[in-house]
Amino acid sequence: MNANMTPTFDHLLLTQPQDNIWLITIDRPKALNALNSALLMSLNQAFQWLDSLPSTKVIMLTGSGDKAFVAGADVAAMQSMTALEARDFSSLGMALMQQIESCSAPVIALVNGFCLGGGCELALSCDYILASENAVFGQPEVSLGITPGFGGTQRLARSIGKGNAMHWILTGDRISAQNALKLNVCNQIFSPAELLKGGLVQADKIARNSPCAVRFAKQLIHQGLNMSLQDGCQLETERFALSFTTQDQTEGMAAFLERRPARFSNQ
Ligand code: CO8
Repeated sequence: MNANMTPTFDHLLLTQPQDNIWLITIDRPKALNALNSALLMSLNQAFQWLDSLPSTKVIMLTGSGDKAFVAGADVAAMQSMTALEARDFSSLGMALMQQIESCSAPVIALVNGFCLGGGCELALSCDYILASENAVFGQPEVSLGITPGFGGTQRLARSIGKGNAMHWILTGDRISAQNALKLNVCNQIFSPAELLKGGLVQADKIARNSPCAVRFAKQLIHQGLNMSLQDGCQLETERFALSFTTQDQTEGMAAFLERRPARFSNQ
């Protein structure tokens, strides 16, 4: 396919607010962007496609409308699922979360409103989260008679610790953007009107750095979280050494010493 042609994906809008920076907008506003199987598959395909473009440096993910990022997995679709169908649905979501984590390009979630259940799990699988003042986080699954199923019990506990994850998941409480910020679930809060602009400023900073080094650093953080400190540090030593085989290292250090901006080639 011609790389200049953006394919279409059901319930998603793909736009390029700036060269090398993509915005995926989940566009199912009538259901507050709730995740059904079709949407999970579309997201998976969209992330795969964007990551296959060498020019992609940062991907941002948000929800359409001003009310919700994603209000959860689609309860209407789940209501009549058998256990086997629920297992397939969970596996589909899990595969998407892993796809996002293993994307070479960093992925920033721009959380603009309700970010509940599967939506919160989706945001947690992004590399980090920026939130609007009206963002509401939460894992209300236990109020529906189910557990989280897209990795919430695992990623939330790793992100905010056992006690806080227990509180979120066992009470199903709604958590404000301010409280999410205190727990480092989101890194920064913007007014709803400024969220995209705030995301773009950060995406632009990332995009100016060496794509090779950014990719290695993202991988190291994700892989290291599943390793002992010693193994993670050993992996960092290997990847650090590998970065000295790249043109980006040659260019980055030359540019610093020559007091000029670096022109990275992603090689
Ligand atoms: N699924 C399906 N439809 C939804 C969802 C959802 N999660 N959330 C909202 N909608 C729909 C509503 O049904 C409504 O549709 P309609 O207009 O046709 O009646 C429309 O969106 C607007 O919603 P509301 O009228 O309810 O809007 P309010 O502003 O009154 O309330 C809330 C907004 C608080 C977000 C409310 O909609 C709500 O509580 N939604 C459900 C939140 C929730 O429980 N999310 C967790 C779902 S479970 C989950 O995510 C599990 C993930 C793991 C799955 C594992 C698979 C096995």
